[in-house]
Amino acid sequence: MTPMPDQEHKPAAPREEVLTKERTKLARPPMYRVVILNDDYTPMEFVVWVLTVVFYKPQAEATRLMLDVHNKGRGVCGVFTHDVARTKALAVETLAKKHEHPLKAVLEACGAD
Ligand code: TYC
Repeated sequence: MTPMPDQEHKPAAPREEVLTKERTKLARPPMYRVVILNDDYTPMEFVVWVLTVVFYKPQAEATRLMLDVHNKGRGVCGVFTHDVARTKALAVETLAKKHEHPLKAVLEACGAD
């Protein structure tokens, strides 16, 4: 019998390996404020109603926000992802148009003041 080559009796040299740590990074989506604007014609009760049905604000908070907008000119109804913010602003203006009020809602990117 042929003797085994000497090499084969030596312990195998450790293999080199590169271990890559995998990390899933989840970026936060860009967020948008829905801002309602004051005007001279939309009735206060209508604004309060819109804030309760579109933004699910409790009556007292909706009234406070409406008065703040009335006094300061604008107010933030909430902060949402782009799709949600756009849908809510559109809901505000669709309801306003349906009732023939000029109430406006605009989107404002968070982080860009
Ligand atoms: N200024 C309006 C009024 O006196 C009320 C109002 C409040 C209108 C807030 C719009 O976003 C608004 N009837």
